[in-house]
Amino acid sequence: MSLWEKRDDMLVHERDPYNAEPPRAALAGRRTTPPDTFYSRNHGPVPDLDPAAWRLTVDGLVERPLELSLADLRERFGEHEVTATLQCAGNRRAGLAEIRAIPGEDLWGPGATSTARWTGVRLADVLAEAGLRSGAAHIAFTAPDVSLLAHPPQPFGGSITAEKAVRPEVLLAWAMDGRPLPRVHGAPLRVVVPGWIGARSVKWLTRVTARADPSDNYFQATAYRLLPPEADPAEAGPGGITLGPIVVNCDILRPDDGARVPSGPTEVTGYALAGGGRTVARVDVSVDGGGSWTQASLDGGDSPWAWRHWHATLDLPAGEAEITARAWDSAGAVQPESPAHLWNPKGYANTSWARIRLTCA
Ligand SMILES: Nc1nc2c(c(=O)[nH]1)N[C@H]1C(S)=C(S)[C@@H](COP(=O)(O)O)O[C@H]1N2
Ligand SMILES: [Mo]
Repeated sequence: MSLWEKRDDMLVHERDPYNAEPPRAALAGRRTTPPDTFYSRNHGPVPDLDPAAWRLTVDGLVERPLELSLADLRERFGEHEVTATLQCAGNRRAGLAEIRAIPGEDLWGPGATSTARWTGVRLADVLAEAGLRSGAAHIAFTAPDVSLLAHPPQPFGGSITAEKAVRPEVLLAWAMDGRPLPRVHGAPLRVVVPGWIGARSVKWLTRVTARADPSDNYFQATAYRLLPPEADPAEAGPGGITLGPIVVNCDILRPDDGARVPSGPTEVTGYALAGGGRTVARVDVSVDGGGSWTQASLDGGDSPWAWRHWHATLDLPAGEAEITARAWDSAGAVQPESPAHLWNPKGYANTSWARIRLTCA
């Protein structure tokens, strides 16, 4: 039996806690990622919550603290849908680990990125009912899954700015692709924070707290920070940058890395994701290590919060080939060439050029 109703060919980094990504080809060409293919990232045991007994507490710097059942959420707030890509900050960590080892972290490929149509209520509407008090600058999320990876062990949590929290794309979601959230993806309710690192889309949500400061949860205050190369990853030392909005990134999905393909015209496809509130402006593909570039065609674009698939036809000579790709966003930012300049002790945010190696016969 496959774990957590996932397809059999998932690349399982860890069984417990369950951490797995789909193979590249399974993401290719699909606007949304079926739930059995969607990557899953967990820091502790997957909770089994009784939806009837479950309640969401809204507290902290609010005028009216709330305690809401699922029925309350459905009845008292309007239902909304957003097609959004989630991407783990550890996506493509394997490329950073080639530069220098990253002990204790899973070596994710490009598959810690998946897209779904999420249904739920706007966090903004729930916060409006509670009434944010002045000074409420951050909205913190807490879940019941206790992670032994945290020091000290504690439930998973994190926060986003109040400015982001009241934007219409941020949902408290109970459904994924029109079906109730699978347990491993956060049933009965999760936050979906489009454009921000996956860690802020807290699953099995039980508490929303308005605060003056960011969450002091381990996964906000210590982990998920871009540390200086020489820093100790166990410490929230100086110079660490808290990760929030995603930075423009892309990868190649087809052909697979290491594949043997016929020489001649070859279709190359992949995804690109802009993050923040930005959009993907262009994707370039090269067969000569960036000496010259071919512009890829972008597909989709109907949801500003979803990835763009792209494709280009390249003429591959016989022999070994390396294909690289880079995306530009609407702010003019482009992916850097080398992971060497991006290396950080926790291995986050590898946005360097995508690269695959092929043998062309
Ligand atoms: N409660 C809880 N929420 C969580 C996590 C977790 O371990 N516990 N992992 C986070 C991380 S790091 C990511 S990338 C996304 C992954 O969501 P998924 O498993 O639905 O793909 O969930 C986030 N929400
Ligand atoms: Mo993540």
